Amino acid sequence: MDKEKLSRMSADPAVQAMIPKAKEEGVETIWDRLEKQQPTCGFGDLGVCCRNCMQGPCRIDPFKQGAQRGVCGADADTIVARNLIRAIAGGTAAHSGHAKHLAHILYKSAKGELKDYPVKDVDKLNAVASRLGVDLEGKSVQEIALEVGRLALEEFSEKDGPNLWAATNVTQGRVDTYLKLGVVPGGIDSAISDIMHRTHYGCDADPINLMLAGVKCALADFAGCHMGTDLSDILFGTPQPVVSEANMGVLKEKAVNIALHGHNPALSDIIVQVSREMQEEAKAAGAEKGINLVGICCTGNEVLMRHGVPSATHSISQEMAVLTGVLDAIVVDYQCILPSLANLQECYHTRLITTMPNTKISGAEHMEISEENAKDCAKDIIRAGIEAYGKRNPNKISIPEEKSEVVAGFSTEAIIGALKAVDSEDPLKPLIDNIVNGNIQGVCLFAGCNNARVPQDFNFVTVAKELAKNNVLILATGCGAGSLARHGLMTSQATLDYAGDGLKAVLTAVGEAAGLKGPLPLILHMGSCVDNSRAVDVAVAVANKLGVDLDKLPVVASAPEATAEKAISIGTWSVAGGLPTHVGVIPPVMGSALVVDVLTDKIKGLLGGYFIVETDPYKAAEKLLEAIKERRKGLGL
Ligand code: NFS
Ligand code: SF4
Repeated sequence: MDKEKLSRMSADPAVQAMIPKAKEEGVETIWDRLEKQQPTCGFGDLGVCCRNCMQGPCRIDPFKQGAQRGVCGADADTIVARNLIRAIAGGTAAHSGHAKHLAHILYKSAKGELKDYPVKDVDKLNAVASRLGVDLEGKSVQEIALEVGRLALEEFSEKDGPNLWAATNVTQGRVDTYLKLGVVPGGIDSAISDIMHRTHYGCDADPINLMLAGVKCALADFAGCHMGTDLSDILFGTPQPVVSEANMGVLKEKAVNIALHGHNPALSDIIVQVSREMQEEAKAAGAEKGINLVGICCTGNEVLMRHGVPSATHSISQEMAVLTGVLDAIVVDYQCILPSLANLQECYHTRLITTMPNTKISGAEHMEISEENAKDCAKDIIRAGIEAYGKRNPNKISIPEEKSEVVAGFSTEAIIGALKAVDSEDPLKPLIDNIVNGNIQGVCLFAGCNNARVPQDFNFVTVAKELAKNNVLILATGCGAGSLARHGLMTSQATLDYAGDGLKAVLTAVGEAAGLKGPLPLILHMGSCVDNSRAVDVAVAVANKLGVDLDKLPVVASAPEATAEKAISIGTWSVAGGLPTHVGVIPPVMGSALVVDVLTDKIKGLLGGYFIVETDPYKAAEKLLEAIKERRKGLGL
């Protein structure tokens, strides 16, 4: 296959090495299916197709020659806005479903029903409880956990006041702005069902009103993400810096390789715990190196952050991990799992194991996790991987060598911890001083997926390098973090190679003070997609210390290869949080000039943040730098 075609699919050399193997072995990949989908439907691309009732589907002619209204009379603005906010509701349901699952676990564990889920981080539990207004005086860990679990569950259904997780994790200025616009969410599930209601046949037909409901639901998504992070930290520990590796070179020929894929650490963390006791079993089955757990997507990020489990790959290249011929099992929970993994089992020995009642895949085997016996379930699952090890086809084995070192584990607590090494009394001071003196021009959070329509990783790496050169401090989560890790940008060496002088000086000073014997990595890995909430915590702390609101800070966000509905929800709450937010793929909204104008411009007047849609990564970097400059000017810097 010619090199140019390969580089249009992925910028990751390990993936590039696997694609021709797929061709040779007659295996269909995500890129083959993308090709078969071309040309995509123009109506769908523009967001002007409505299927919300059985008189449709209705389509609006973007060239104004044909129909300008659906059968019911809905116009392009209404249809585009309705489709957009339904995507936000989808993303919110996923993030908050993950949080709700953890809330049930914490609650049941505090009641003494789940022996395998003790509270691991009592400090975090106390911090979260205090933030929620729980009186800690004289209460046991179990009592506090019970109260936090109960409060968390109460945040889902209809409630009177504002959602606690949304309202207590932003600045007062944000809360005031949200109150004024009427977008403070109550129950998370209520915000989702309100969107399903108002987008039903014959309801809301005011695009602005629809979009405001979208903002409200996106803030419910923020609440769900933050709760997901908080409860994972309480149950499994708050991440601290950890050194590991990323890319397919982490797979080992002489080990039982098991990939943990999906989003929720509820099962994967337990698998990590019990795998330590099962090394001998794997060796007895002939695997000299025992069990080698690797991560894919955000479950991978969760176990990387907390246990240093290496990441095999992310997002659109998940099939490639199977093509190595040495992956013995893929254990999935939910979200971002390609159903095509099941088809690969026809050609490879890899067992695809689903574990959650809401995510079964035809062709996969289902081993549902019972939380009452989580460790036993985890052992059975690992045993399935050990069994598969003996069934490898030696002719199909080919592991790409590529792997990069990655320093991960930068929770808010870890970042503050590192800064404390510089100023123990006032840890935020060194960060703020360096923003003020210009060593750090601003901060950018990279988030979101890879997208098969974009050469994998190319946008992430290009925008990140441009920003780093210009002294922007970079944080990353999700598959974005995975992408930047696989390209070696989460190392001290990357700081020396790519950071501008000011940024290099700061990362070096903090790294050395924190005892790392070198600079902090160029890009700080903050975790999975729900952990975007960690980045908000840092920004809120800085804003509160400066006495300004979030929309004044030189902080921006970028999802240069966004795919999932979850990315749309996060992008929207990032904008509602006051951040200029770049998206590197064209979302399906272009069919409404009004919706586009609101998202990229008018919304700025209401919330301070706005979307920057730019598919060219070099131009995107320029626009992000421009936005940072404007913010600095606003602060008189
Ligand atoms: Ni975020 Fe993480 Fe990845 Fe995208 Fe999917 S795994 S939650 S949605 S594809 S970044
Ligand atoms: Fe058509 Fe209106 Fe039905 Fe949508 S809701 S499919 S625009 S008639």
